[in-house]
Amino acid sequence: KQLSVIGVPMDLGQMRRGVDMGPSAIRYAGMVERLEQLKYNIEDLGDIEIPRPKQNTDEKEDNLRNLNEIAEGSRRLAKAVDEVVENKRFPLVLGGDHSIAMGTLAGVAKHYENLGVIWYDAHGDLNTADSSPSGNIHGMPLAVSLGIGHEKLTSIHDYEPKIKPENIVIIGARSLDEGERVLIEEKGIKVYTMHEVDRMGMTQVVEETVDYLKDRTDGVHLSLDLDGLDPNEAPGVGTPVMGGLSYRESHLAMEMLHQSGMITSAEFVEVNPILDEKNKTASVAVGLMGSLFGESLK
Ligand code: DIR
Ligand code: MN
Ligand code: MN
Ligand code: MN
Repeated sequence: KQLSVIGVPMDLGQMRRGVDMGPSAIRYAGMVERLEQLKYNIEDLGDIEIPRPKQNTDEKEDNLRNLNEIAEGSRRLAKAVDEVVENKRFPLVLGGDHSIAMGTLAGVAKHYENLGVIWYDAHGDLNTADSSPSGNIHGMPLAVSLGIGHEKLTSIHDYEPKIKPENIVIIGARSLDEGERVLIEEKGIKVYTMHEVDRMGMTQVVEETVDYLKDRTDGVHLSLDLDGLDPNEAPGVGTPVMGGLSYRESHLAMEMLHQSGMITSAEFVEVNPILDEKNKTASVAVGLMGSLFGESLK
C-alpha cells in the first residue's frame, strides 16, 4: 500500500500554543519507521505552510478566531490531500488542531459519492459561530463539513457540503455543547458516547459502526482527536476531558477498523508536545497508527 503523510502545523483553531508542533512530535515518536515495518511505501510530503495571523489572536471576528488564516491553511491542505487521493495513495494527515479536518475532508470527499466519517473525539466539533461557547474553530469542523457555518469555511475547495449527516459516526463523546446536541438530534447523527462504550464495550461499538457504514459509504475517513482518549493516557492535548477511552480500547478499535478494510484516509490531531509528558501522546498516536495499518502479534 502507498501512503502519503502530510503535516499541518496549525494552532489557530484553539487557545493553547504548541499544538502546531504536533506533526514533529509524531514523526519524532517513530511514525515512519513503524509504518515501514508494515511494508508500506511511505512518502512524507512535509508540512503545509500555515499563515501567521496579523491581528492579536485574542480578537475574534464574528466569534470565529483566526477565520481568514484558518480558511487559507485549509484550502492549501485540501489541495494537497486532493492530489494524494488523485494519485491513488492513502492520505495520512498529522495535526495540528482539529480545525484542519475541514481541509482534509474537503480534499478527500471530492473523490467519493458517500464518504463515511468516524469522528473519534471527546467532543462533537459540531459548533457554529452562533452556538460556540469559545469562538474556537477547532470545535466546528464537523458542522462546517456538513455545510453548516461561515461561508468562508463551508466553501473551502469550492464545493459543499462535503459529507452527509447519515454517513457520520461519533465515538467517545463526553463533552457536547447545547447547540451540538440540537444538531445531532435534528440531523440524526449516530453517536456512541462514553455511556454507550461503557455499556456495550468497544467491540460492539466498532462492529455496529462498521455494519452501519459499510452499505451506505464508498470510503471512510477516520478523524482521530487524541482527546478522545483518557487524559491519563494522552495528556498532551489542549482540551482534556476526564473519563475517556483507554489506550487498550482505542488499540482494539484501530485493529478492528484495519480488519474491516474500509478506512481510506485518516488524520491524527490535537497532539500538543508542550502539554505532554515525554512525548507520550505522540507515542500513543503512533501506536494507534500501527494498529490501524495492520500491526499484529501473529
Ligand atoms: C468546545 C471544545 N466544544 C468548543 N471543543 C473541542 O470550544 O467548541 N473540540 N475541544 O475538540
Ligand atoms: Mn476534535
Ligand atoms: Mn476533542
Ligand atoms: Mn495489537
